[in-house]
Amino acid sequence: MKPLNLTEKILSQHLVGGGELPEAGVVITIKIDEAFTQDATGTMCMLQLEAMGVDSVKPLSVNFVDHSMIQSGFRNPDDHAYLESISKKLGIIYSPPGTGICHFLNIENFVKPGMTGIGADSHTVNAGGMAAIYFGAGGYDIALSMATGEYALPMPEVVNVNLTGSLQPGVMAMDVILKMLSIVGVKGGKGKIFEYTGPGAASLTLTERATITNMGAEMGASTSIFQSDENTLAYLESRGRAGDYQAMAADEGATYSSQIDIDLDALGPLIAIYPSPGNVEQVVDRAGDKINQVCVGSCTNSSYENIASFAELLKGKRVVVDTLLYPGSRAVAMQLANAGYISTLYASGVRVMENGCGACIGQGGSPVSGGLSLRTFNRNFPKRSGTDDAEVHLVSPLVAAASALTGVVTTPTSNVEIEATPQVDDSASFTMPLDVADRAAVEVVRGPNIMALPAFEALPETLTGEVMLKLGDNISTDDIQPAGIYLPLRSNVKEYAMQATYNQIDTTFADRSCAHRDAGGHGILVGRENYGQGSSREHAALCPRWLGIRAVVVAQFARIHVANLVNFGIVPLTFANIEDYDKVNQGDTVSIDVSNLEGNLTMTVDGQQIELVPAYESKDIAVLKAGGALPFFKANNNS
Ligand code: MIC
Ligand code: SF4
Repeated sequence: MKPLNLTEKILSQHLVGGGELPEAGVVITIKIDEAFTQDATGTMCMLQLEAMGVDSVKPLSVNFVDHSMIQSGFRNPDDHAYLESISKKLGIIYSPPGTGICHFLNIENFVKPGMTGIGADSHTVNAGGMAAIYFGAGGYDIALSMATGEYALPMPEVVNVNLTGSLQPGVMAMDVILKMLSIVGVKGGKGKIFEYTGPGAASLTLTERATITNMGAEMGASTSIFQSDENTLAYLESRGRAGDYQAMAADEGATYSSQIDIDLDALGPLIAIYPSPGNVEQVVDRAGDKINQVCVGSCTNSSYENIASFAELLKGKRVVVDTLLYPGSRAVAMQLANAGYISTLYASGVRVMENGCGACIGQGGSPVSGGLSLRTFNRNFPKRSGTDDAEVHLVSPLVAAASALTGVVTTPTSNVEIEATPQVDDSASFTMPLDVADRAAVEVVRGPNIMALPAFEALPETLTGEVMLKLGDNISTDDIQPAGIYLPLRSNVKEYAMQATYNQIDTTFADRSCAHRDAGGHGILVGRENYGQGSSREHAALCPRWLGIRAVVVAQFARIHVANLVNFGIVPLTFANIEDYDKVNQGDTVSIDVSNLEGNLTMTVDGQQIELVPAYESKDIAVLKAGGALPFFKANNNS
């Protein structure tokens, strides 16, 4: 039998119908062992699950609350109460606010080597550090997986990343993934799974591996994975889960589509310069730049090791800039407390914040106007911090610590020795599913923030309307549908669309689009490369659809966003010739014949014909015709 790499092994063990894996690009359906959401994507996902008529989920399922944590007003608590009660009703584990960040909790408690999973958040790929294959997806896709226990995706290419050497003093796992971003770029990972092997990979701890797989999302990768070994076992033992260990590795002689080599001995501290995680430079080249703030945490860098290393550098000294710290989970916070680090942090002047996403998604912690914030997070897109003219650079926790002490970008040089990880028991944090017999009696709590899902009509034969916005490269979902202060509107599509959609780029967009929609027009968006990069938030498709957008025409899409567009009945198309981008302008009236979605399509602008290539799969055609995934599901499953 052909030797298999680890990705092929796990995928073929989960392939529905069995058999051999097809070549890259062909759609496969896999069995899903776990599906989860977080609060900012979870309410829509649960509303869709309810609309599907599902009364019990199939795979292990979890609803985590970690994003919308600021309870200033009824909206976020309403969302939490809805999620808690619907979890009880459908057999889903509920993780209340304060327990920690979904991805961190997932590796601490649920992921085992060899598992497959999907989550309604782009950093679900974090689980790859545990030798598991996990994908980020939009809320509808999670709902479908919870209902069926399956997920369909195009078979990715598997790229080998061979790590040699070991991390040198002052260098952390964050620098490895920043190095990858400097090689691959923010869209170079599309359609790929990065499988990390070699002695350098073996030298990393489990949470270091998770830092690397986590931020693979910023390369647009489908996911990333490490093999499991004694370091995986050591981590599971520290969580009282040794029984969940299974050795998982590639076969001897396994092959890959290509290989990237990184020598960890030669790696120095790196920094991703605002406004993209892909603008990577050496920290030494930025040393001395004045900073106004430091933030430590996020699902990328909030482990015990990360924060203990940060605290070790601070011991006996005071930070000189506003410094905020968000532990990844309650267990991490307890470990830090038991090892004495919480008091080190307080004594150094650090603001110890709640376990959760916090400043990473603009829930507090915004920097001063015109300021520069150094963050150990994974994204530094414009305005994501909540301060429009502030800049954010991304660094490791050691660079963050060295810089917090000086007030300027500083290269850490010394090695830090941290206290051994204390064992803690946080097992009472989750609300476990009720017995099946008790679920029917649960009353689902729907406060005034929980609005009904909008209904969408089927696709007409021709789309005729205006180009509502003409955009450039690398439009992120933070540009399309900002989070931050708007997170409390995640369960209210109309308000979220009217207040936030594209408001950072054009404050007239929502009103113009509504008027155009109400006059019977079909809104079209035009863009270039890597459209929809970043998060998995389906609101970046759902809200534009509510505003009457029916097609998006660009040079290239990011993976998760294109699936979300299809799920909400927006036709995703690419220019056959990118020079045609110059022939279309904002405000142009265009028409696209969508009567036949097989093969290329034609867009007519000003009497000129522009050829467009579908960015959807052939399996998506019926969904688009029905006006979206939910109308399609209902038409095909309701007897
Ligand atoms: C993010 O980091 O952008 C988020 C917030 O976690 C998103 C999900 C969301 O918008 O709810 C993600 O990464 O998918
Ligand atoms: Fe939360 Fe930030 Fe991670 Fe998104 S990237 S899940 S907002 S910590």
